[in-house]
Amino acid sequence: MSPFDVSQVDSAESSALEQINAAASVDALRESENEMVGKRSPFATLQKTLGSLGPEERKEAGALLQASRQRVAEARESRLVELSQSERAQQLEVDRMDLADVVSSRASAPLRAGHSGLVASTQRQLEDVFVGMGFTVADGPEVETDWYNFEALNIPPAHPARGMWDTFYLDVGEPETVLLRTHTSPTQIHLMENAVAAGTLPIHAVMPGRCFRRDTPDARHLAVFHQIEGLVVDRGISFADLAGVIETFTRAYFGPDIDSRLRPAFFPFTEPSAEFEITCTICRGEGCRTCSLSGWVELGGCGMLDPAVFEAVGIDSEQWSGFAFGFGIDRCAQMRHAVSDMRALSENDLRFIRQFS
Ligand code: FA5
Repeated sequence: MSPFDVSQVDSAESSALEQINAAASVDALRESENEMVGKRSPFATLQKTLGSLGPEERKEAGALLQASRQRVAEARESRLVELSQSERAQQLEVDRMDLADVVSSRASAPLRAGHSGLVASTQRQLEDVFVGMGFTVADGPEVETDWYNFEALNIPPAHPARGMWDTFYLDVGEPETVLLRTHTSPTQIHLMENAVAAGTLPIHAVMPGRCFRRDTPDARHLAVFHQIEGLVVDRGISFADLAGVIETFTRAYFGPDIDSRLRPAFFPFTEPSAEFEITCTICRGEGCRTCSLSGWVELGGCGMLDPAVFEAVGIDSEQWSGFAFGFGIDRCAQMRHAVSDMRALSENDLRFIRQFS
C-alpha cells in the first residue's frame, strides 16, 4: 500500500471541483458522482492509505480528508441547485406560449358579442313598462310548498283547479308537500305576508319568474315558461283600476293597433276574475293554427283579490282591497314578435335567436 500523501488530497479536491464546475447539466453532474466520490475515486484510494499512518497522524490526516470531501460535497450540492434552476428556466422559455401571436392572429377575425335571449329581454321590457306605471319589481321562490302554490290561494286539496295546474313534485321526505310552482301567484302570498309582518301595506308590485307545469308543449305552451305577476293592495281599489292598468300595459307594450279584451273567467283566488286576450298577431284575427282558429290569444288571468286570500295572509278585507294579474312572458314575446310556434323560444336554434340581437 502506498503511503498517505497530503498533496494528493489537494489534487483530488481540485480535480473534483474542476469536474463539478465543468458539468454542463444535472445529468452530467450525477454521472460524474462515482468518479468523484465513489469507491474508485481518488478520495476512496486516499482513505485506504490512511492505514499506513500512525494513530496520531491518522487522526489528523483523516480530519483533513473529511474536510476536503465535505467541501467537494457542498460544491456539488450548490452546482446541482444552479444547474436545476437554469434547466427549469430554459424549459419554461421553451414552453412559453406567445400570446401576442395568438391575439394578433385572432385580431383580424371580428369578435361576435352575445346578447340576451328573447324571453329575458321581454321580461326586462315588461318590467320597464310596469315600473313606468309606479310598480316595484319583486322576486319569489321557484320551489314552493303546497300551501303557497295552492292552499293560501284558496285552492284546497282536491279542488278541481289543481288538475289544470298539475306540476312536478319533489320527494324531499318532509311532511310538507314541496313542488315546482305552477304560476307566479304564490309570490303574491309572500309579498302580502311580508308587508303585514313589516307593516308596509300598501303594495304595488310585479313579480316575474319561471313556472313549471305538466303541460304538453305545443304552439302556445311549454312545460317550463315564465309569467309576470302583478299585485296591488291598497284602499279603495276597484275593477276599473285593474282594467286601466291592463289597457295602459297593452298600449305601451303592443302599441295602439292591437285590440285587447277581458273575458269573464274563474280563478279561485280572485273574484270577479277575467282572462285577458289580444288579437292574434300571427293571423291578425283571421284565425290560424297558433290561436286555434279563434283570432284571439290569451295573455293572462286577472281579477279582484278574493277575501279568502286576504284572510289567509291576515289582511282586513274591510279596509283593504286589491287586484292581481298573471301574464305569460313567453306568450307576450310570441305575440309581440309574431312567433307562430312558442317551442322556438326554447329550442336554441341560433338562426332564430340571432334575429333578436
Ligand atoms: C294563472 O296562472 C293565474 N295564476 C293567473 C292569475 C294571476 C289570475 C293573478 C288571476 C290573478 P293561467 O293558468 O291561465 O293562470 O296562466 C296565465 C298565463 O300564463 C296564460 O294566459 C299564458 O299566457 C301563460 N301560460 C300558462 N301556461 C303556460 C304554458 N304551459 N306555456 C306557456 N305559457 C303559459
